Amino acid sequence: MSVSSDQKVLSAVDPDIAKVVGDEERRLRENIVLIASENYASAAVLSATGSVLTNKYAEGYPGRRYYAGTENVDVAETIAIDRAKELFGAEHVNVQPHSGSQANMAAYFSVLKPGDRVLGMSLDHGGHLTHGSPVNFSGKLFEFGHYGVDIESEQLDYDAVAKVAEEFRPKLIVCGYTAYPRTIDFARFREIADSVDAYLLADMAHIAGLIAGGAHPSPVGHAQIVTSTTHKTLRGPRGAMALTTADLARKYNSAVFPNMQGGPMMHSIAAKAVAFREAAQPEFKEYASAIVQNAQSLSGALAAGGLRIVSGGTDNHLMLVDVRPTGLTGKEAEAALHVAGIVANKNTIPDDPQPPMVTSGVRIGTPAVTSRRMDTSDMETVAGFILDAVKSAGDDSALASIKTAVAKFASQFQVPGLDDA
Ligand code: DSN
Repeated sequence: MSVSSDQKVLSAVDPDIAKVVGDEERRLRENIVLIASENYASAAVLSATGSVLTNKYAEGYPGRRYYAGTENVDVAETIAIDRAKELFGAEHVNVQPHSGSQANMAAYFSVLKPGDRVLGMSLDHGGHLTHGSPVNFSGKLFEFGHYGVDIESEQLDYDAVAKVAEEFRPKLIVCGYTAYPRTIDFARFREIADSVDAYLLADMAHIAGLIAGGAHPSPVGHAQIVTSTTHKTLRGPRGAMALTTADLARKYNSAVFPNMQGGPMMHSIAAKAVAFREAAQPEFKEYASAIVQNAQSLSGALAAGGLRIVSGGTDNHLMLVDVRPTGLTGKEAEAALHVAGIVANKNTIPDDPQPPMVTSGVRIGTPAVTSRRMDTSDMETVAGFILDAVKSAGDDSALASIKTAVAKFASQFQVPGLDDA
């Protein structure tokens, strides 16, 4: 069934939700989406996600289920596992975690006991909630210590991380971040982990697509456990997975089911398989490399326009923009951009003087605009819109004019999932 005939069915049964879907399609077409963790799934990924595979209970793993009738979903899960193994060169793959948080929870439970020590990047320097925030299960169940970026270079200082590890003696070290614009040296992290006899967990959620496409070094072979969402740079359905060494396969699998989750979402697992196939195509390498080129072009243009780029630039799909030169907070800049049809999120910058709900920065990423086939010259145009919008904060009529120009510009570009349906 095509996406449009699906929508006719939905409109007939539930016009309220059909309207929400239609409004969201228009938002995706007319806005410039710069949320670093968002992307546009293809029509094929959406089709598998919206398929009858959602109906099936399949607790367990292929060939060892607690329900009958799993002969078809077993095939889907086996294909997903095999494709992910091939794509990332992994010894073992689990495609069942419903989210990145759950993939990380299972990682902790596979090698730690409650109360064990873990070392991760602090949230305000680019770590994730599940890397030991006190308001998250991770910070409540385990004793977390934290490292940050060097405050001068705003980049990782591996010698400083090694020193913190030596003092803290964690059982697990977490690397991989949600707001770090630089290349991560996974080999160096493994050396640090080995020096204190700790496991290494790489949370590659943000950069999985760059890794699949060869635009960032891989943690596989360095970290014993690699977790990832599947919907960010990897451009798959909302969900997650983990890659582990063969010796941790059983422990990781049982940490997901029966320890933490029940029935896997088989429609989502099938859609992950589709995304892994798409990511194995030669065009995906071009896509991954274009994401980075676009990020570098955009950060260069924003810096030339007077904004400060944290760490001086980017090696990956995102940049952190210090908006203090405009006199705005991150919250105010996010709001002005949003009114102008540009969607990005406020974000703390290292040692941010503002609280997390205000911030001094905005995180900007290029995975979604690159999926729409915008190129480096389009990034100059996007930078112009951003600079105009932050300068026009508080002037609703100027922001409305920018929004009109943004919608005209954005509507020239295809929207994967809609225009490939
Ligand atoms: N919420 C995601 C992000 O925006 O980075 C991380 O889970």
